[in-house]
Amino acid sequence: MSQTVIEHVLGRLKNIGILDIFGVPGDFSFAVGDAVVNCPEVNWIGCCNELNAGYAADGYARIRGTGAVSTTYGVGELSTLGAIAGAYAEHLPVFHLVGMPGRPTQERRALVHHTLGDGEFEFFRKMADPVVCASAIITPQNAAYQTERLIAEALYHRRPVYMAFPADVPDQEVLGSAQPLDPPRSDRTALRSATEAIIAALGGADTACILPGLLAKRAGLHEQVQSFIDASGLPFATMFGDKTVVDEQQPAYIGMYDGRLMDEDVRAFVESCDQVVTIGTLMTDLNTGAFTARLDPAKTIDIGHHHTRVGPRAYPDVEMGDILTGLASRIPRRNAPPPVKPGSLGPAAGSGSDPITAEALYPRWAGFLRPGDILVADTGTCSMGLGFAPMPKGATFHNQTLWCAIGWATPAAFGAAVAAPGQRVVLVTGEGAHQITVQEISQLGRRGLKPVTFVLNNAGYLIERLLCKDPKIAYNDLASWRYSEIPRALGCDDWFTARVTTCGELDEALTRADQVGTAAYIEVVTDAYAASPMAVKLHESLKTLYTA
Ligand SMILES: Cc1ncc(C[n+]2csc(CCOP(=O)(O)OP(=O)(O)O)c2C)c(N)n1
Repeated sequence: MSQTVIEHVLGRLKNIGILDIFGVPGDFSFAVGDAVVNCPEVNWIGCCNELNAGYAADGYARIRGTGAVSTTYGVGELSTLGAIAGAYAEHLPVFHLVGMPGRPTQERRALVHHTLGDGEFEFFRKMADPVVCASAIITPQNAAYQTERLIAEALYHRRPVYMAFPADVPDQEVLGSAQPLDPPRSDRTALRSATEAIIAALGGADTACILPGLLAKRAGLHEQVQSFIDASGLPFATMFGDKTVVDEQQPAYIGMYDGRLMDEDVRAFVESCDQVVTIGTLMTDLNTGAFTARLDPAKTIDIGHHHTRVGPRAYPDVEMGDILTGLASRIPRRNAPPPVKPGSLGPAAGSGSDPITAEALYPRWAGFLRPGDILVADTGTCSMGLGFAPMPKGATFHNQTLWCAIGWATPAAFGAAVAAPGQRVVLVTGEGAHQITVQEISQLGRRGLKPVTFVLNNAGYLIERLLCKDPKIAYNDLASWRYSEIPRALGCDDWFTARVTTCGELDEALTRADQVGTAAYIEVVTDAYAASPMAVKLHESLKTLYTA
């Protein structure tokens, strides 16, 4: 036999950068799991549950560009579905490999476990279809072709795909062959016209700036964005979800743009520009300061993955990479000094036995970050605070800014740590978020990974307290856990752990975490209402947040 179906698929996934597959096994997916474990070049990374495995694949894809998760039929795949939907919203090409009952079983409409007992076998694929950009049930005959189609779709849309393997299929010989599909090409005429139009629009603008966006990073085009920034001499600002698409430590960076919510100097400059170039941005509620951003479409140049718009004029079939490269080589350079200096979180307040207020906490966290760190922050008040921390050179900020599922960050940090074993991962999570997916801490310990974890314990769902009618309402209270004892219970015996309630204790724990050489896990206890500034501003902006 030349190659089995699953060997072929794993070989192709490896070619596009997937060296680790997260998952939970099951009998219908044994053949997939066996092949992964036996493949010398691809690692099986077991997870505590399928939701976590999906989030881990998402975290991995944020670092390496693509990721994969393997689950069993029905019970397993449905647990992953929320994570796959998150990957769809957040533009991450995650391959979901599902082991399903074998074809003879399906033909007999047998009442096998993990089915609904109605002889139907395609319901779960149909459930997955709205949250993936392509799906297929693999057979020996279609395997080569479908694998190429799914890879091409996932990379074109930067979204997840679903591949189901009936249990009798993975070990059969792959029948036939298929060539990898060419990446999309620009229409030469449209590309030339769009480039000319942008150069003309910028040439006629006294003031202009760039908003580099997440979709550029997702397409692996951050270097091309940087070349355009360098060549143009234009300043750039960043929206919340786009943080660290390009490095913040450079003169062209002017700070965070979050509509009327946060930095008034940045807002005033960006909105006064004669032209604003957005490169793969999404105008979501949290990116636009609860829809308080005001960008005039007539003065906006919008460069998307596969199209460009210059004011009212659309240029379809223009690839983002092509137009950025063209602009970098032709755009006249401006030499104006940056109009605004990026803000900072200010000096850290408090010392000794002082309680840990927001003014004490966020500047200390910002000061803890090192060049090259991977910061994974969960939805909640913590990410809203850290989103405005200046990031050291090469450090990256990761958050689910659109999907906003609490619990994402803990397993996503695991995925990121597997993807980048040479970099320090800093996980920051609220305790409510952590309670959802806490088990994955054990997988970090199991693999000897050394993240620094901060659990913000503010006695409840603080961001919800700030957004709902009655902050004290019962549904925002949580069971109180002894967080700092969790690593030990989860087998992370050599981790440095601490529970800090004062500024002095926090300072000591930060120093230890930085120097200890093992993983660290620090529970930070604050008042129930110690909220980061953006969280407070959202509380004050309920009207625009919910009436867009
Ligand atoms: C999966 C999921 N369930 C519910 C929510 C609604 N939600 C948004 S933020 C939040 C509370 C977060 O609390 P915590 O993690 O403790 O952080 P805090 O805001 O208290 O700092 C909840 C329940 C959500 N976003 N995702």
